[in-house]
Amino acid sequence: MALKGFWDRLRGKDPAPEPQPATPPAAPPVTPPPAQPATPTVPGLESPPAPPSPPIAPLPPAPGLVAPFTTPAEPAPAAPEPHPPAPPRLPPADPAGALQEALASSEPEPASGGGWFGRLRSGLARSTARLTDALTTVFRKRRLDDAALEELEDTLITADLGVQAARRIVEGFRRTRFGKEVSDEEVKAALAEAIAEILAPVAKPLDIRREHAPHVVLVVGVNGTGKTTTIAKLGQQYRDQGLSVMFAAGDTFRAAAVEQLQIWGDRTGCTVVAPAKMGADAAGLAHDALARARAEGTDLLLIDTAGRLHNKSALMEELAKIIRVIRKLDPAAPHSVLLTLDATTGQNALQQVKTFKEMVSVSGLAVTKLDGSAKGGVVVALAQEIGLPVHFVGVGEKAADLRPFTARDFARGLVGLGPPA
Ligand SMILES: Nc1nc2c(ncn2[C@@H]2O[C@H](COP(=O)(O)OP(=O)(O)O)[C@@H](O)[C@H]2O)c(=O)[nH]1
Ligand SMILES: [Mg+2]
Repeated sequence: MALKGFWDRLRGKDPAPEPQPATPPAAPPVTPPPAQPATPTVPGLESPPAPPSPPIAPLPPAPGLVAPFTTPAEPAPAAPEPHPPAPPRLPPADPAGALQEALASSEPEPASGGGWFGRLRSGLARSTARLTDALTTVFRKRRLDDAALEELEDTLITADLGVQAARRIVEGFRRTRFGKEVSDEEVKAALAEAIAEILAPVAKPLDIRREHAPHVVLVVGVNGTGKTTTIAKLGQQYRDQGLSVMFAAGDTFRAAAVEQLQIWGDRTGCTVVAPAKMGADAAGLAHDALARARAEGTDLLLIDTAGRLHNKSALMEELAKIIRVIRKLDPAAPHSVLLTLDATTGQNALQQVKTFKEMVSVSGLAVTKLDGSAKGGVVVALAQEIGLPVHFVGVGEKAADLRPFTARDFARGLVGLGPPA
């Protein structure tokens, strides 16, 4: 630890491990949030336009870039690839060269199989089946009458899109297609469009700004929703983009959570600030982490938190204290409050958002475990009823399975269509 800390500090002073820049931390990588990027750019290699405070490029939806590693579920710390004794500069888990090569050679995604869209689609397979099996039986070349529309509405509600979104979509169908004969394929295509329209306003990248140095992201959510793994995945991805990243293991009561983050820190080359002993004050830890991140010029600080919802007032107090304390160092922190939601909980996710919004000012969502769920439709309900930005979706346990949320990809994946043209 001490040695690693030393090297990390070293690195903090000279944060230019990538082969490229002769000028050190210089420039924030900038690409405008590509809603549906056709050709993935190589963020981090572009020279930024002039100031003011350009956002860090959202994580590129490029396929298979990230070194294959799987989530260490809770502890199981049977030493996953012991981190090599830290060299003077921590190598990114995925060497920059390999990353750039992969980026450069990334083709538009095939309709299925590998690649991000393929993963998204196979991750959503269960949700898709739930939605489309019903559609296929309802709409075999059939006139769109009241009964058909009612069945469509029921199908959408059953698929977790929520009553409001279901009504909105069905009303759209009524306006444009009532009395017409439609096939299930036409319904799917129209449905994908209607869903994309609902999702588009919330599909916003996490806007990380290097000038915050560090940009502080407080990650909150119920236990088991994926806070720690989301932090780890983001750490890996932003490291691969050339950012320096620090984790604060703020879930101080769960030894496993701290350990889990340390393992991930070792793997990804992200600095981990862990409590000296279990049960240590999370706010104090967050404060120390921020102080250190500032001193080291770290770009991004991700703060893990506890998610003991059964003791809501204690949790609320803890989160409020973390925020209060870090604001003593940086009145603008946390710059983002990311709430993780487990898609397998379906409609319950909506309630969780409401609960957490009472506690902290949630700025955006990461919806995880879409692969383990037939409830991917809940993302549509969240968009329609909550309206908070959805920054990321998780469709698996690998780092590459957490991806920026894009409306059309998701909508088409959900109804089982190929990637957007
Ligand atoms: N299948 C799948 N599992 C996930 C995903 N995200 C997280 N998990 C798993 O969910 C479990 C709980 O995640 P964790 O990060 O520990 O949750 P936390 O308690 O909120 O920190 C772990 O076993 C993760 O590997 C995902 O997108 N897909
Ligand atoms: Mg955790």
